[in-house]
Amino acid sequence: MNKFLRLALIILTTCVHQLTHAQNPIVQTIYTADPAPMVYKDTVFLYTGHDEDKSTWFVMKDWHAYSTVDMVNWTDRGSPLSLANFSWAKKDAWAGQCIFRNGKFYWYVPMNQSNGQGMALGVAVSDTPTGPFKDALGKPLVHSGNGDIDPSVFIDDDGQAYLYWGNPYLKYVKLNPDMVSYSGQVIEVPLNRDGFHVRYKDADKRPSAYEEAPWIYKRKDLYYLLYAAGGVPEHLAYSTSKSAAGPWQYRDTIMTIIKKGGAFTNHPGVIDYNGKSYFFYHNGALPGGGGFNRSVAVEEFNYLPDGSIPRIANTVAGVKPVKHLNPYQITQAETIAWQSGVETAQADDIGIYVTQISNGDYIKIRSVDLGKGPNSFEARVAGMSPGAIEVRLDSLQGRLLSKLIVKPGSSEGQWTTQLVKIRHKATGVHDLFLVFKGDTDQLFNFDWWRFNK
Ligand code: FUB
Repeated sequence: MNKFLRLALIILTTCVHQLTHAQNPIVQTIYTADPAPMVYKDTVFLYTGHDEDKSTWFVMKDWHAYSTVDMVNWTDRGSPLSLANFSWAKKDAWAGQCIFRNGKFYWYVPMNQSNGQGMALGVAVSDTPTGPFKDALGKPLVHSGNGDIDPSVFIDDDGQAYLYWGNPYLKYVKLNPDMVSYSGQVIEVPLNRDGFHVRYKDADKRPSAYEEAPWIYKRKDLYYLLYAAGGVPEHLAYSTSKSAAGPWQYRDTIMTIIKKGGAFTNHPGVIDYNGKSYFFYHNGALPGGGGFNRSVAVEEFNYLPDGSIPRIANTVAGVKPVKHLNPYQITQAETIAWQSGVETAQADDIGIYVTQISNGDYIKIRSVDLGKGPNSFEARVAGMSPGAIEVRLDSLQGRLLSKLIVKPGSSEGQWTTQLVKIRHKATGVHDLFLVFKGDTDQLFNFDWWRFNK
């Protein structure tokens, strides 16, 4: 981000946070869009698109991944997939979805082809949820027309996988068990009034309210198809069916148009995790945000007894933690509930780390269980200029547990582990604020931290 945007972001996010204890948007280091959450073992992985700063169109070059085990502290897992992974793609790294099958992760994504034939769907494969991913085919998996965007993938109980996608049409294919090929025809879903309602404006322009961004899954015996519905600005709606192949029955709006801090598009994603249901979407709520600078957010919801999805409000407060963080294990610096001013970067030797740290920037980590209390605080840092990390409890001005003076390394970027004693004993569960101090910009880089007993 440029300097002006960074400054605006610092001032605004600090004000917003202090007033409201914001948890949404989930990511504040970059603009993210088109959420695709996936539960794998005990972790939620969130795959997103990435709006470039100051975009005036959907300028998107890569996809990003985040993970959490508590729904509030999200770890930046970098960009495991980009246009550069697809030799046949030129631009438009738009909305995708990743799924696990038979020991591998398959990430379906739309891109604009370099041969001038428009959008097509590709598939990347990896042995781990955070990559490295590689193009599974070296060519598109599907190219059926000019609206091949927004793939959503689902594996039914009988093992049959379905890939849905499209704008303005809605299509699907049955994927083969290898997940990188399909059998049978590309089927176009009838976009009629019963299945997908009518547009709230410009009803003559499209046959139904369906716009784009399908998200398909099954719960109990019911198949759900969520999507962005129109006109524009979009709201989020859903239809249900007794089969993954339809026919679909329109149900209702889930999230209305976000009037304040919204984007003119939206994109749903749903998971169940730890006995709770979560609804992901995007808005334009970060400073500098809007239709082409979007941010992913999440809300908790409860299905109604008949399986209906209720109206879900977009909130700044977001969701509650589902467990506490253990601070006696190494926590990556890029595990963040909320932050102001910092960015993340990636290096071959240490992976993702926090950078662009200036005076007054901070990272908040929520619901940290100090137990009977730590004796020391330890951090792996690479000092550039003299600086410090203040370790505070519960707020930016909260109780100062300790202050780690970060000594610059003998050469720039030299990583060292530095340790400081705890000045004021603290016990129990708290939010932790790591507040950065120093006289210059780019004080140090920050890899991880932990408390010692
Ligand atoms: O993010 C680019 C495009 O905007 C997506 O593919 C659509 O769903 C809309 O969100």
